[in-house]
Amino acid sequence: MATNPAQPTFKPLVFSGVQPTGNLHLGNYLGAIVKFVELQKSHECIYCVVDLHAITVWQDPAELTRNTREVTAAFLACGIDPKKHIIFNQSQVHEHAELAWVFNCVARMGWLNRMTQFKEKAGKDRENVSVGLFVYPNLMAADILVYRATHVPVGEDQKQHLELSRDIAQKFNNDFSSSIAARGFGEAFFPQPEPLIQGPATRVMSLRDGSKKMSKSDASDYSRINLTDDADAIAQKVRKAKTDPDALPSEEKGLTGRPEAENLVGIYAALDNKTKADVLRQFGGGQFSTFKNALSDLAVAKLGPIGGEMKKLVADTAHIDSILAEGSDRARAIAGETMKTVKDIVGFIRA
Ligand code: AQP
Repeated sequence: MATNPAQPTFKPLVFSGVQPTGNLHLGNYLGAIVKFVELQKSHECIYCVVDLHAITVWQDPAELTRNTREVTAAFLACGIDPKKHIIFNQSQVHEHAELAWVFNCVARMGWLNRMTQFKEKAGKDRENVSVGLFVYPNLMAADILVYRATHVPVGEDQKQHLELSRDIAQKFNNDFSSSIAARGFGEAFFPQPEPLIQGPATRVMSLRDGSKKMSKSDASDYSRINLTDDADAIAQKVRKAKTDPDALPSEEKGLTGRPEAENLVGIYAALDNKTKADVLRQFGGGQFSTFKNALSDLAVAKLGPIGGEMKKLVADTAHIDSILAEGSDRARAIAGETMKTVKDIVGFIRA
């Protein structure tokens, strides 16, 4: 992992989050959760079910509760160890919202106006979406920086938000430089968190449209493979996935202008821990049907056990809730210390 020589004093710490908004899918898995699992071998990690983010768009309360447990179950089923690392839900640690308010006063309107995800999600209905949706990236910056986390594994779609988090950290450090230095933190209280966006599936596309991101909110269930899909559903979705009439190329440059083919090859590569070039060496020149059968078998082999384990875990709500409660206590201990110092830096009186 690359380190940033400009910030040698920050202890490496990984933070990331997933929204409990339903239908956890292959994009969330390959773009984020697989990386979470890998990073826990080498780093201290904090993984958050970001329920405060979820309500930037209205959520049915009972479903929000169910989805929060389901994301937690996915973390556990994929192999994240809640004893060695921290798994919790955001709303149990009020320091996220508190720091987000400070960042609302640090971030500039112009910065947020440039966020493409807000533009996409608000669309033509800009006047009617929640204020929370607009300031979502400030809360995301708070999520990361309240732990002074240094590394953030995310999918490609979160790159711009991560850049904003870095800008916010930088502006806070500049705005309060004397106060920060006076408290012995040198030039920077907050690190510049580094996005970790790597591998062949950082942006998994819809199975129905290679120009659209695979997403929880897509109306068509055929656009995504859900982590809880059974073997038949996975096989059917892969079989029906949009492709073009040509055979698979033998080299990566042959995927140019063929987004659906590129997407499926990227998915195969990520699931099998290979590069796209490896996959094309194996399947290049062959028919899509052969490749799709192999992809379907691979997806079932990898995701089947996870989906089965998730179903078992969500049935035991007391167990899931206790993991979230314990994780929240541990998260709060770190976040509380950060907020105390932030208050001192900003000049708030505290008891
Ligand atoms: N299609 C994707 N490919 C790769 N990574 C993805 N991620 C999401 N979609 C893809 C990554 O998954 C993590 C958790 O995402 P999230 O739940 O916080 O929010 P999201 O990006 O808004 O997810 P969706 O599924 O796209 O939801 P909707 O439909 O509400 O917009 C993040 O690291 C994200 O990058």
